[in-house]
Amino acid sequence: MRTFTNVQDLGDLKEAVRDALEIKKDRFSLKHLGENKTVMLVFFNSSLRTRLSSQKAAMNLGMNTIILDINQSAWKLETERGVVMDGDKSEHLLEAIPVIGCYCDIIGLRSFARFENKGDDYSEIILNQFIVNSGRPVFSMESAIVHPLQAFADLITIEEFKPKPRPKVVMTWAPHPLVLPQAVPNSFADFMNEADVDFVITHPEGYELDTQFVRDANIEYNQEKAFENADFIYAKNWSPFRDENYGRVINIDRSWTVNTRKMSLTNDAYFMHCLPVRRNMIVTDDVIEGPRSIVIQEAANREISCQVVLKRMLKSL
Ligand code: AN0
Ligand code: CP
Repeated sequence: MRTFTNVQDLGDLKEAVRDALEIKKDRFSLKHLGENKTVMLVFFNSSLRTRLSSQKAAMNLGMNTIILDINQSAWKLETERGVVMDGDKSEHLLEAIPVIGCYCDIIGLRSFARFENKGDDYSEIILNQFIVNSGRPVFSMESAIVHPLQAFADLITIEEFKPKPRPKVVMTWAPHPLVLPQAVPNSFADFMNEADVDFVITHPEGYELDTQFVRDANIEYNQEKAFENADFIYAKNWSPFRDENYGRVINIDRSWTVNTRKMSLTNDAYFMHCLPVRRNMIVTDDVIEGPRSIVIQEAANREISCQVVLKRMLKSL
């Protein structure tokens, strides 16, 4: 595996989930595979789970890890080609990337949507520069429009908890005060469309996601109707994808917050969220603390999804 940005990169998805569940039974069985190999985790944005789980997955495989927090400890980077660099940026990404590649064997990259230019975000310019110029296998740790390690961990979690062979999975938009990327819902839709699930997306008008990810998923604008018979409720905020409102918050309607009454409409559904979550905006305290909340198990599976990816990348070196 040379890149990990979408569900197709995993090949046979059922096989990938089997691989993950095998690793989970004994995560140290390949502890020599990564000997003398280094993964560089490059962060342009904050992280708790991705940082820790990727490092742990690498340790399980016997790898070394270097973490680079670009904005805290490196030179300020210019990302635009052709710019006269007479401002506060000391180095260009086009030199920084191949230099980073010199010191490692695999690269993980976190680089959120910047909401300056939708075309730049949706062409993944930073991630693609790493893929093209680093000379190393590259995996997204949430880039501008995808977060595949999260979606893969979500699928593993659904496989572990599903009460029937083809569960109903509902991804619901929920309110948040800030402009958040579409990466998590995009990748979740990407994976659910390939999984054996009945997949429904519910959101207010104006929050339609990119059709390249939504594909043939069912869209239901009535949240309560969408919740009926659901086996999993996957909550997430995202900002509008549509051109006219790209990079803006247009709705913080708390009638979309997931609460106990809405959960009672479901088939005793499990509650999922990628975290970090804002309580009583996205979900009430009682739901996230309740017995059907599996947010911690979901976070734990981030170690496993990353280990599958690192294992496959190590084997391709
Ligand atoms: C980020 C997002 O919504 O993409 C990261 C989620 C994993 N969330 C926030 O910035 C709060
Ligand atoms: N879910 C997730 O990616 O969390 P972090 O942003 O803390 O890494």
